[in-house]
Amino acid sequence: MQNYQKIVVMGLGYIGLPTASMLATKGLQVLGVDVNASAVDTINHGKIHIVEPDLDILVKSAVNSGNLKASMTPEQADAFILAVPTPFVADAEAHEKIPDLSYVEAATKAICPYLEEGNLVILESTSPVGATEMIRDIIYRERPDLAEVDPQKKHGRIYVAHCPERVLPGSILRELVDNDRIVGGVDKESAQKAQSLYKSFCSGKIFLTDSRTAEMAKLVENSFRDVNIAFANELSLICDRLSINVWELIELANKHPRVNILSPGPGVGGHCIAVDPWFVVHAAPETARLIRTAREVNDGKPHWVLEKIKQKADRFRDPVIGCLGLAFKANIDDLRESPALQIAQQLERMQIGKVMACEPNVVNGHSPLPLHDLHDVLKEADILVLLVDHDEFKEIDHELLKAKVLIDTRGCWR
Ligand code: SAJ
Repeated sequence: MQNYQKIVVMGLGYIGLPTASMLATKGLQVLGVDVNASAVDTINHGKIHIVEPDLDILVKSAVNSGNLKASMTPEQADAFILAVPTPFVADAEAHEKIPDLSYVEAATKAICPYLEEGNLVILESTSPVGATEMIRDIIYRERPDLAEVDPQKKHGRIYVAHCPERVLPGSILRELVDNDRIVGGVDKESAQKAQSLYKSFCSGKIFLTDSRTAEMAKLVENSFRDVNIAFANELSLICDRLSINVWELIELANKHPRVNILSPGPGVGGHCIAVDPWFVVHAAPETARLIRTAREVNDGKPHWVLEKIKQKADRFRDPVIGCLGLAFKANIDDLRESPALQIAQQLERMQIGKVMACEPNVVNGHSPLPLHDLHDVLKEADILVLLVDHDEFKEIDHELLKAKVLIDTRGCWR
């Protein structure tokens, strides 16, 4: 087994920071690199700039041990892990969204001057098929001295692999250790080297394949979930038209041994499931019809919810509309790409009443909308829109809801 001593992790966000800290607590010397100077400073003080359960404890212990340091520039190391964002950009002409690999390219170029023969470079960021090979090509273009092909081994002197992250926000630390992982190399040796690094902290199984299959596996996992949520969301629209309670319907249908319908909601948020399927659509626009339609169904749901609210609001003069929850899913504070936030903000713009938003996981002033106490919202609202199934909202005394007009997008009050 390869002995890795020093690791550079490029990108200290939701994936890079937990991974860097985990490696450091396993005794490796880790340098975390980020372009955000204030994040680097925060981490070097043993603190964190993002919210994730128990990450503060892990980072503090990693920094205190002396094994984790943060910096804005890389150094020489045995292995380099790239965990930078891969957002999409809208292509208005093609009516689709295309992957933006500029952060991956920039991070690859940033490590090139520090690479030495035998180094391992791993891409963790969710990426379109071919991105890992692109990294290999950038490296050998920038560092032709490392590109000499050994005719026996058929590869250059750097090992390059993709090991897509699979962790669920809110449970990152547990899933980082427990989840099985897929490692895809640009060649067999690369995959094997990456496997030995991940074995240092993963208790799940590690499956080896080529880099393109690993890239596609990650995209397919999130597309699978998106398509299944779209099915549930479409059912909610159909059931509304047919006056059937979709939650009861799904509960009953799921009694079938081979049926497992997911839950409808106000739309799909977060920075993964609403993004990654577009990478597949972009790669095969004519054939990825179901995946594209699922995206459109899920993206359309917030507009449908808004229309429902508008219909109810038309019955009132200046109604108070309580929006319960702004986060992208239950019991987290993450507002990024949140359909709940999108709905509440759009409601404000529509000026059909007074909007009172309640988000118990976010401190007032840290949200684009002013936040109100649940108690006040329950007292003042004429219309209550449940947007996120936070525990606090599930526990509301149903007596307090009786006199209100309710729009429950998550099926908590049925
Ligand atoms: N949602 C529904 N109905 C459901 C399930 C989810 O409307 O039945 C909504 C949520 O409210 C949320 C969105 O979908 O708005 C996404 O939430 P999620 O919990 O399904 O997923 P994420 O985005 O938090 O994390 C996903 C995970 N992928 C899969 O489960 C296949 C995680 O394992 C990945 O690591 C992560 O994406 C990622 O980073 O790619």
